[in-house]
Amino acid sequence: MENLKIDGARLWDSLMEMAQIGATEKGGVNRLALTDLDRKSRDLFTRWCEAAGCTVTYDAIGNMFARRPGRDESLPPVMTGSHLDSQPTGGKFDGAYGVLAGLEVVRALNDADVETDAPVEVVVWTNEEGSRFAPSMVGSGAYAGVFDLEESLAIQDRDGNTLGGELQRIGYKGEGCGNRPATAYFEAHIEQGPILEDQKQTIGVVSGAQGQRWYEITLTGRESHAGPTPMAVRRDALVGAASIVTAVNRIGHDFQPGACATVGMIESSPNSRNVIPGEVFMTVDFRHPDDDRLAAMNDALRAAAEEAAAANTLELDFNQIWSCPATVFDADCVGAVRKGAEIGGYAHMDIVSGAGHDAVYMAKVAPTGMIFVPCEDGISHNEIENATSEDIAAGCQVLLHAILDRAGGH
Ligand code: HGY
Ligand code: MN
Ligand code: MN
Repeated sequence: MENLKIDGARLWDSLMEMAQIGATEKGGVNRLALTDLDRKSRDLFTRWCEAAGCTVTYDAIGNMFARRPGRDESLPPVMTGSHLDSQPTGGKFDGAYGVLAGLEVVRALNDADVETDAPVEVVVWTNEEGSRFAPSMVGSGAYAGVFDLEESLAIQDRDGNTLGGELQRIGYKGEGCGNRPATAYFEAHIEQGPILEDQKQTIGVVSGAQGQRWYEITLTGRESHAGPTPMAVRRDALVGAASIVTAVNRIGHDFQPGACATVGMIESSPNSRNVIPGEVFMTVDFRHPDDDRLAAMNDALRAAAEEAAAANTLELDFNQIWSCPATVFDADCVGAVRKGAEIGGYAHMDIVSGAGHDAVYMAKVAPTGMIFVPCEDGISHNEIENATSEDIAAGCQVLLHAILDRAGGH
């Protein structure tokens, strides 16, 4: 089995074809969860998997499962996959790589006429990005029982569309969700940071992922005329928000090493140049490998928000909408990834994921491991996101070995 090879050119071609769905002028993709473009990507994935002899099903939150039968259908499947939804200015590889690497493993097993003991399933998780429907990783979270299914289906986007309604509209709402054993879950992904490239390593043997917390903050002051309203009596929501943006950045630096702190969204209303902003909505994304430090960052943020509201006579609505603790992956799965890198002869190093992935939630219900490959300049969540075909193929080759290690192959 160690001589079994994936077809890197076929994988690259599939990635480039998938990247045409939602392609942007700068070479990225805009394929938001449960839009018509998401549906198109799901349809293409289904066609490819059925052509590879898989049976494709989907569950009540639209997670898709392309199943390649095993010698013993009673064994829990070895699952692999990622997501097809993207950021609004996302890249070609974030998510799609893990999905299509899983498909390439199936294609390579078919070419070599290899039968695995356990079935193999390639998975597309719904709404991993959390960009349109917050929070992140909702499909895998519902599957793992972390999120309530009905509450997840009721999540609304900023235009009031519900996740469940959009899922129904694109025709991918199935039955049931989760509560299914798996022998193992592996996810291949670009690192989305600079470490592997800096260290000149081809494979990241991912030992786990850092913790995350997401917040939504609304500040309410008083709209009034930018001309006659004296500075001393203003209740300017944007001035309060600016203090919080500065505080978020300061907290990120104060909690080094390890902390990441970002204000990604800010909406000021009425957003008119000669009206003092009456209301501001903003988001905060905190990350840290240590949950206790993340909790302390939370306290610092809440204090800063209360101080900013008081100083500008604003009402404060402060909500932590999501918390995901730091995760450690299964030692045997991490070992299978490391062994796969050794078989392939790839330079490799252990690494903790800075980003969240569906593997974080699958780790709650199955032995889980991840494989990282470098991305150019460590850039992701950006249309210029790029990776080399050699690294993309290497990660898929390691995925093949890891899956065979857990599924048994003959
Ligand atoms: O935000 C994340 O870490 C992931 O890209 N959804
Ligand atoms: Mn991703
Ligand atoms: Mn992403």
